[in-house]
Amino acid sequence: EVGTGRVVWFTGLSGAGKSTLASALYEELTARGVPVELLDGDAVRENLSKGLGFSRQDRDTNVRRIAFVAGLLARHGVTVLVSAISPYADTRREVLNGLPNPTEVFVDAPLEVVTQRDVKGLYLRALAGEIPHFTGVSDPYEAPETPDLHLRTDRIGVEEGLGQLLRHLGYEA
Ligand code: GGZ
Repeated sequence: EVGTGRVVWFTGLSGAGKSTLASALYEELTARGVPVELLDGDAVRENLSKGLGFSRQDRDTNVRRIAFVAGLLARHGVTVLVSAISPYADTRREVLNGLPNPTEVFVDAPLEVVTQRDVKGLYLRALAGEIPHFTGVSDPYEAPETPDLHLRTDRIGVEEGLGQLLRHLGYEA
């Protein structure tokens, strides 16, 4: 009998470092023999959520689909890492409450910082008005008030973030 897994949910702005941290944690847990799966907003939107846009309704649908799959996996002993902006606090709370052993990780960098990083050039386009409903620019991001873990990625690097994640989840960093 396999025990119940857990869900580690990374929320934050585009470019804050959710996927980077989730991937680093994925690699580390895999190396330790932990059964782990990664549900990344980007990949999910190309498959499970193909065709969905960025209205509140579509984002909520996306988040609920991710949570549904995460729950299925976690109930079979998998540690599921979710990386999605998931901007609406109510929806996040609702889906996290329905998941086994949830951990909410707020991947936090100020808008000025992610705008300056602008890895994919999306903020430049959003600020120019070319991407409507862009989170943090022309669409809301409701930060978690009491996340289980709050990582300021403008102040700490990936290694430090990974260390904090491992310790918080009860692993030796
Ligand atoms: C926010 C957008 C948008 C808009 C495209 N707003 O950094 P990325 O590029 O690779 O990740 C972002 C991704 C957001 O998808 P999520 O599934 O995480 O969002 S949500 O949880 O709100 O459903 C970004 C890109 O898609 N992208 N348009 N308008 N991000």
